[in-house]
Amino acid sequence: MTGTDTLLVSDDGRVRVVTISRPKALNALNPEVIAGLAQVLDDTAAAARAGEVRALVLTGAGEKSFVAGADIAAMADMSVGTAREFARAGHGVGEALAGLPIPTIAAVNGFALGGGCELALACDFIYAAENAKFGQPEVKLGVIPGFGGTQRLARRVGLARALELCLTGDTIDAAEAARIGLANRVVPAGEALSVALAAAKKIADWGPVAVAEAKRVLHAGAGLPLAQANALEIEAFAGLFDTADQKEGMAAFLGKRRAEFKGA
Ligand code: CO8
Repeated sequence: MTGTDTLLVSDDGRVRVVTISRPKALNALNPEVIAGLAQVLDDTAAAARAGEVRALVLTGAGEKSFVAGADIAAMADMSVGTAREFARAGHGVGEALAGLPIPTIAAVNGFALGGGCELALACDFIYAAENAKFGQPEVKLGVIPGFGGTQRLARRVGLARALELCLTGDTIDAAEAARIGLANRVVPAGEALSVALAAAKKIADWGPVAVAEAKRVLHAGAGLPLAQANALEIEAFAGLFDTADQKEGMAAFLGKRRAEFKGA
């Protein structure tokens, strides 16, 4: 286990688990945590390129909270300039998660509010424990989401639902989050991390180049007109026929054996 006082990093086989750990503040995100996340994601990108890490799971310490938002005490006296820098740094973390060539899964235990909901949304998908609570309560503090809640959330659940969450500040439970497509799955309390780890380990067995390409094309295509997005898919699909993993994957199927992917 490595990391800082507030961020724990451990590798379980080829899956990296990053745990935000500020239990006294329900794992709220202060500038130190955001800077730590940026550093960890930078290191993870290098480890992914080296083939050492094939999936990342992000979670919060303890069962009560994933992340209860940005740290309100740290934000209370921010100037416009400092707040802009803080939001930019947060968005940098979101972009780094999306840009990793490996899947990222949020294991949401308890509160995922404000910046916590936004951090989960920046992952490729979310598994929510039964006790998870999602919301964008920023309007109650006189601000708005600053880490993707007005944009990434709308793309995930649709404009009207994102408007409802951002304008009412209401909190929704795990079942409702799954119903509207914010969480992919609800799992028993205490099992979000183990279920996310199992999914991450499964993905880590598949061809890493194909997994990276699937993620890249899905993310890149989401903001494009359909014809352009389909063209991206065609090129990525064809390009994979120049990899050893494609030859191995198809030969293994035809030979009725398990594929041994090398990531090349
Ligand atoms: N920031 C700082 N401290 C917090 C936060 C937070 N977001 N949430 C909880 N804490 C602290 C509490 O102050 C309390 O500390 P202490 O024990 O010293 O008084 C401790 O955690 C435990 O919290 P509670 O006693 O309040 O626990 P409850 O079980 O009664 O309530 C709640 C839990 C409902 C989660 C409640 O704590 C709460 O409402 N928290 C605030 C939630 C919130 O408003 N989040 C949004 C923050 S704004 C935001 O995220 C903007 C993001 C945009 C920029 C991001 C850029 C990176």
